[in-house]
Amino acid sequence: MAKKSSSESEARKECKFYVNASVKDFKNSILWHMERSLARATVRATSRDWWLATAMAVRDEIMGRFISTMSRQYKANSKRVYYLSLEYLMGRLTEDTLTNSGLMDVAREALKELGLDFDSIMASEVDMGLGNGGLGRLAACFQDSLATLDYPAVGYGILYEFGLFTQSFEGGRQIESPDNWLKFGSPWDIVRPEYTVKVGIGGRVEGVMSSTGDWSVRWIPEGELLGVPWDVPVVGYGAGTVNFLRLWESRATNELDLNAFNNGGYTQAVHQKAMSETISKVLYPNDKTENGKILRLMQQYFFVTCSLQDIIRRFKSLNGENWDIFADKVAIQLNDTHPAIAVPELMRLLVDVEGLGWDKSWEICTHVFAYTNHTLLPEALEKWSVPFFEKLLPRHLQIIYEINARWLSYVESIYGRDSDKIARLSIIEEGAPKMVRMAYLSVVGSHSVNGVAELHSQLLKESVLRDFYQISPEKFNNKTNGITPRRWLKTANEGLSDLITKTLKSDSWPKNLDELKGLEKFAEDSDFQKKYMEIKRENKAHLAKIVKDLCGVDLNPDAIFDVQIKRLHEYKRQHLNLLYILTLYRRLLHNPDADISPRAFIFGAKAAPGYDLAKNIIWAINTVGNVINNDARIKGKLKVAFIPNYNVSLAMDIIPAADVSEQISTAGKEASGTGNMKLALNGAITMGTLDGANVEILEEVGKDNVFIFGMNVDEVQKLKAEGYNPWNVYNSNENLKSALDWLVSDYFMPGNPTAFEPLRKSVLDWGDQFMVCADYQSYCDAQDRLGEVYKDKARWAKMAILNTARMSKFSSDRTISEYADDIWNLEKLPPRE
Ligand code: C3B
Repeated sequence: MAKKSSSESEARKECKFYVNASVKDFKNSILWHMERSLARATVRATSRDWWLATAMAVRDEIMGRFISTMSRQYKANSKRVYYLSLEYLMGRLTEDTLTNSGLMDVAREALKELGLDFDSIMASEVDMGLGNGGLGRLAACFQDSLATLDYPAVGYGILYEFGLFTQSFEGGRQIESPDNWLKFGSPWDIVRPEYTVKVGIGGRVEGVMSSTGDWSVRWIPEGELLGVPWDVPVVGYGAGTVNFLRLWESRATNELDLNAFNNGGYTQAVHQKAMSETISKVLYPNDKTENGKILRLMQQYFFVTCSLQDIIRRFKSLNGENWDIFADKVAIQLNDTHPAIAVPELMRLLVDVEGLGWDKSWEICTHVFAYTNHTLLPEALEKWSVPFFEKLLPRHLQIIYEINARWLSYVESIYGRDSDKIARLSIIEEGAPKMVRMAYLSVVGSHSVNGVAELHSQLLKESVLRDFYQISPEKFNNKTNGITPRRWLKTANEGLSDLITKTLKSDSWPKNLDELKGLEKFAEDSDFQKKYMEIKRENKAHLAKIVKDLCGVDLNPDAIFDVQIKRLHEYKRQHLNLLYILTLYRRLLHNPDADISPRAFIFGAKAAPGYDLAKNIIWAINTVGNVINNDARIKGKLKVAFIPNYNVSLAMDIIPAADVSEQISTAGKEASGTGNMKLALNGAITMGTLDGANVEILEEVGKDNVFIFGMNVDEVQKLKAEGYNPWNVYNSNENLKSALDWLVSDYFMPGNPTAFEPLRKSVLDWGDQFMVCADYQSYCDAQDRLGEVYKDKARWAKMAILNTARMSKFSSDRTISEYADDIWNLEKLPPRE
């Protein structure tokens, strides 16, 4: 597969800083590491050993760039953006680093000369799965773009010992097991003990009088733990800039252990240590709801204070106490409300520790912070109980009350004593117990509030943050999400990447995705269509092998590969997809010779362990799939495969092989979606509602190149207001009725017909909150139309090519440039030529 493109020299020109290494040197470096770092004889080496040795050889090549980037940024004393995120869904790092450093071909060749298969060696790397879904993967794409565009940036987060759980199926039901990804260490983490910071927890607040007679406040924490930073290099495309993620690990302080030990409390000392180290132990596995867990609030505070202390340390080492320029040197992006505690924490650090006045500190905060909202779902709007705060962070609670008092007096200065308004805008929600509204805290403490797609940003202003928008409209803006074309096209889809490079006679498109527009003129060129579709077919055959391996299901590469990959959630409506599958199956049973395009429905989705209905949907899809896959009567025209343990690496195999991209959420519920962008870029046609970024995908590709169905946001709202009753749809739609009834019959689950009652109830008895019934017919019609269009090979190829050609807007480079210009006011700092 080590194909050298004809435009190699142009590529080298574009990426002036590509790492240069010969195959021979690289091979020697791998062998050197095998012996000296791993103490392994090559004859005994496992795939994992070869991967490790290769990763170490790449690491050697980029370390110089890492150091020079840091010293360049330090010398320039440039402004930096600090991205605070509780999640980073990085996936495997080695392959991507090879792509970005320009060493991919060299590494392939070197491993080939060693008699090894590159792909299976790379597959030994365990995914770095420190995130749940879209939000965490976005953070990872952003790091890639920040480095690629030479922006000074650090991504702060937590080094979870256990990432997102591993999923398997037993009898079609989801089973979770721990993801012990760090069990054998990682060649990509570099520990920095010299930057360890202390973190207080609990305790009380005391007033103290200074020598000049002024009163000030001091937090006397009850316990203390340590945050130890681990840096993960982030290599930009072309390797001119190597930024890093700084992930904090929690450790017990020695002092704490010793005291308890000396007092005879050995087990208590060990217990304390275990408690302290629990904080960074595990990623919470819900993608939208984690309210109410005290450990989660501790995680949030832990990584926020570590990061802010680190930022202040760095600022002071360059600028001393010149706080006037703090906001000229520091921009902090809050990735959702998870790091919202940063607002009171920075106030505490500035007021209590650095001794600045309140007003000055507040001015700094509101110039430094910016907040991104990622969802309108009410259950995702974080609230923490006041008693929690009192126990864990008493000083922060005081500060939040002070922020709120000042904020509400400002509100009063605008609206007078409008108690309704004040209650609605208060950071503290009245009730038993009182709650701190973290989204409101984020809005009040930030100078920018953005949503992640046009529609979402608009709805934010009209619904959950309406009152805030009315007071400060200038804060609100949109930054439509994006994805990195390096990982999601160049690395994931080598075949298509090579074709693009050859066709455009340029290798700079991964950095200038607008170049893809140049493919439009080939959309109807039969020779190009043939090549494009041949690559798609190869990718499908490759995926079919994986599916056979993981699911035991045979997929025909000539069938339509219809893909829905994302977290399992009612609003994403995997069960709507299932209802169409049932409808199609029923149709085929009535007429096995029906002239339909064969379809393979492919799913990948994890359900939060406590989300019963989501798990019921997984079970239902697996169960129905199992019956369909083994029904000889339908002659293999229909297949269903639910790929277990969907993660970033599997996404890189699935996406290049997809013909259809299912983006079928209830309008108004999916903030943006980013899988939709990855799939369309790789030539899958979107089957979607007018939700999230689908709206913008439609704008870009044109209505002939996407299938849109279902109600739009206005229609959803109208129907809700009128009083939606799913039973009416059920009773008047024969197909829907049959599908739903069939699901709870003996047919799929002999002896246990009520197995899928919860699913059926959710769309009938419980009111069908996500309007599955309402959109059912429109969805089936659109799916049937798609099946017809697929029969016209030339038309389909044209649509697929135009999707690839018109996706450039969704490069995360565009997104990051907009953040840098509009929010962070950040300059690039490229290496000198
Ligand atoms: C997700 C949203 O659900 C997606 O629509 C969006 O594309 C991504 O964020 C990125 O912006 N999201 C998530 O994964 N986890 C949350 N807690 C909230 C939103």
